[in-house]
Amino acid sequence: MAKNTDDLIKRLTKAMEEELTGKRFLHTLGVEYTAAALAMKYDVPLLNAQVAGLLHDSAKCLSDEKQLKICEKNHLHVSDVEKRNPYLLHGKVGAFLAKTEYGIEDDDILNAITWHTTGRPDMSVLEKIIFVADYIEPGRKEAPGLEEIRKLAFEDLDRAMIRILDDTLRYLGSGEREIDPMTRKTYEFYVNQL
Ligand code: DGI
Ligand code: FE
Ligand code: FE
Repeated sequence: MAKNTDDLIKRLTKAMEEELTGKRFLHTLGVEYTAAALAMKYDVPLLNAQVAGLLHDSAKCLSDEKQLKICEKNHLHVSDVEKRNPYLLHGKVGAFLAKTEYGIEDDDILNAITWHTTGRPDMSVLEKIIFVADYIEPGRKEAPGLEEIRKLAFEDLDRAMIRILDDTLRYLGSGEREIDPMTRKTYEFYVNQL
């Protein structure tokens, strides 16, 4: 690996180790490596997948108050659903930190971080890779059908997206958790594409 690339990965890994809890850091490394493997399969630059994987949850360990404050201060839009469920903001705030704290300028990487929780219609391949890697990384606790989704991710990325969104919507519905309209929109977009 080129020295600059090596240094970037080292710097971001160290920053995440300091910023995140031990469990969240392990998850982050899992997403980094899983995203890299998917990038090999789907012809995306490995470094972009690694950087997006490393930083996708960079805001996850900040308090709700802190995340809302960062949004307010920097004029990042907060929807009503996000106001009621501030953990939905960690992608958007994570992308902001990636840019301002960690010097990441690539829009595809920043979008992959922004949309990793709800997805969005018409995602780039990197965006889908991060969304899927977040769900299937080795440390993710076993959900029904996870083994199958892990295989599917390397066979048909869009179908893996649909399975994950379907499971997430069911899970949220069963717990009476509020569904972000974007999660449903993403699901409908990919189902209608089949
Ligand atoms: O940050 P991670 O735990 O690694 O993963 P994530 O960013 O995908 O967040 C996972 C949680 O987000 C999971 O409990 C499901 C939830 N989630 C996904 N879509 C929605 C949602 N929660 C609500 N309330 N509404 C959604 O539409
Ligand atoms: Fe997340
Ligand atoms: Fe995550």
